[in-house]
Amino acid sequence: MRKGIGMKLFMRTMVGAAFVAALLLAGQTQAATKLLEFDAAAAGAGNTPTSQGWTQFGSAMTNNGSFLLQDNTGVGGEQSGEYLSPLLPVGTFVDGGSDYGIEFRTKPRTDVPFIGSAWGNMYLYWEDDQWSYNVTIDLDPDDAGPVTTGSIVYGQGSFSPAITGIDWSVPHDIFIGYRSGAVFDFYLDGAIQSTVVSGSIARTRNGFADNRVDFGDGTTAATDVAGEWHFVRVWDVNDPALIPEPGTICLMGLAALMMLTRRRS
Ligand SMILES: [Ca+2]
Ligand SMILES: [Ca+2]
Repeated sequence: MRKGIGMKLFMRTMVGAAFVAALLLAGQTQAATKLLEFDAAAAGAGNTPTSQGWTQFGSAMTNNGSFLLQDNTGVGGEQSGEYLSPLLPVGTFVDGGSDYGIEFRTKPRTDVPFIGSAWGNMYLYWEDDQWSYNVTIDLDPDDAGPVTTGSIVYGQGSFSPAITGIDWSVPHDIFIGYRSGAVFDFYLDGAIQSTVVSGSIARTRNGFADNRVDFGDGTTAATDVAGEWHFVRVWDVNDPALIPEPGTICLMGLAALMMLTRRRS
C-alpha cells in the first residue's frame, strides 16, 4: 500500500516535472521565429532557391544535397549569380525597427581580393527602409598565399573585419544580430565575436533587396570566387542563444510523450 502511494507520488512528480519542462521549452521556442529559410540539404540535390520562391540573377548555383555551390571560376570571363529572397514579413528589416537575426552557413573555396569592386563576388546583402548592408566571405585576409585563417568583412570600397581567425577548411555558421537602432552583433558558431555600430556597415540603399536578403555573386567586376552556401535564414531575434537547438525540440517531444504516457497509465 505504502509502496503504491509512493509510486503514485513519484509518477505525479514526474508528470509535473515533464509538464514544467514542456512549458519552459515551449516558451523558449516562442522566443524565436524563423521568418525565412533556404536550406540546401532540406531542399534536396538539384533544388535551388528558385524552387522556394527566390529570384535568381545571373548564373545558377548547383545543389549537391549538402550545399549550394557557387563556382564560375572555370568559366571564361566574369559571371554573377545570386539569389534574392521572397519578401520578408512587413517590418522585418526597418532602420530603428524590430530586432532581427540573419544566419547563414558558408565556406569560401577561393579568395575575394581586397580591391574596391570585388566585395560583391561572394557576399550576403540586405536592405532595410533606409540603408543597404553587406558582408563578404573572405578566405584569405592578405590576398596572398599561404592561406591561414579568414574573415567575415563588411564595407564595399573599404573592407573592415567583423569576424577574424576563421578556419575555413570547414563550413561555419555566421549569425548577424541587429539590436534595433544601434548595432550589429557578429557570432561565429553561436559565440559572439564583435559588435559593430550599424552606421559603420550601412551603405546607400538602392531598393534591390528592400526587406529581403540576397546572397552569392552579385557582380561581373573583379574576379569570380567559388564557395559553398549551406543555408540562409532570417530570425525575429538578434541572439542565436534564443534559437532552440534541434536537440531541444527532440527533448520537447520527449517531454510531451512522457506527459501523454503518464496520463494514459
Ligand atoms: Ca582576400
Ligand atoms: Ca563575379
